[in-house]
Amino acid sequence: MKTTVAAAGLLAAAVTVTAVLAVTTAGPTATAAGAGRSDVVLSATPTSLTANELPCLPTSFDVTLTNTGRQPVFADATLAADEPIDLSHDVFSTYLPATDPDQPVSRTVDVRVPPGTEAGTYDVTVTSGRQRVVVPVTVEAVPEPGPGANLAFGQRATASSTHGRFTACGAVDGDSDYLNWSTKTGWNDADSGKFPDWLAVNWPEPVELGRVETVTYGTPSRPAALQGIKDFDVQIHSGGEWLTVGSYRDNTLDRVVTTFDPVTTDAVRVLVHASNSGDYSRILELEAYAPQ
Ligand SMILES: [Ca+2]
Repeated sequence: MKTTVAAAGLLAAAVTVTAVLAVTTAGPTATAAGAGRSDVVLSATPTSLTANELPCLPTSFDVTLTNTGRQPVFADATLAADEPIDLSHDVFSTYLPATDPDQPVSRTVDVRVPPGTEAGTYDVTVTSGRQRVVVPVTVEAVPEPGPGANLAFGQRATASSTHGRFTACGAVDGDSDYLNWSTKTGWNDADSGKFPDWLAVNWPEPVELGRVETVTYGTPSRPAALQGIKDFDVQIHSGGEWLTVGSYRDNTLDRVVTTFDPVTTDAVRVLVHASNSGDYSRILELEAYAPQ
């Protein structure tokens, strides 16, 4: 899989170079006339990262290319990481207009830490022309959840479908604030008007649960009664089957608390049969807690 991604990256880089030759006589990092150095400035922010292997909490940084010259150019940044760190992008290619003031163009790159990665510092190296920026990534152990902690936080989340730039991981990012919905801190399914939909959280090792809290989307002006999930079941994975521990119909609450007898499980899911808006299933956060 990684080979395929790398090959695609190389292809993208090759295509960009071809485009550069067709559009302008400048190289992929244009040089000031006779100066022999690039007008394109490479930067990365933040300059260092800490990360852990929680699958739904990828750490990210921004790669920025800025054209400080007087001619528009295409430019590339290539990215590489020390094994086993995985990056969402191997290459960032962009058109850079010549503007005053300069107009930086950025790409967000996710840094993923595979399970079993030893604690330590791993370098991510970004190169553009002769410029090179190294972003050290310090990998830390996953913190032990404290008493009363939301055990779903950062764990693997999957869904029947996801709409646009929303992700299932947005529902386990620890943010249940409706004000942040537009920043994708929630799950919105992709099949308008089609049900059921589902959102699930999986743990690599079984956990003991006694409570699940489901936060659906609503605002003061358009509450959950208008755009939240309406009919749904909260289910626990048990003995190879989904055991329903809470069943709700005509829901109008934005936060639904489901308590049940303690159960050891490796997954929980919300199965949605209808939404109040009739189109999409929207969940801001799915939380799971140990028995009290
Ligand atoms: Ca969220």
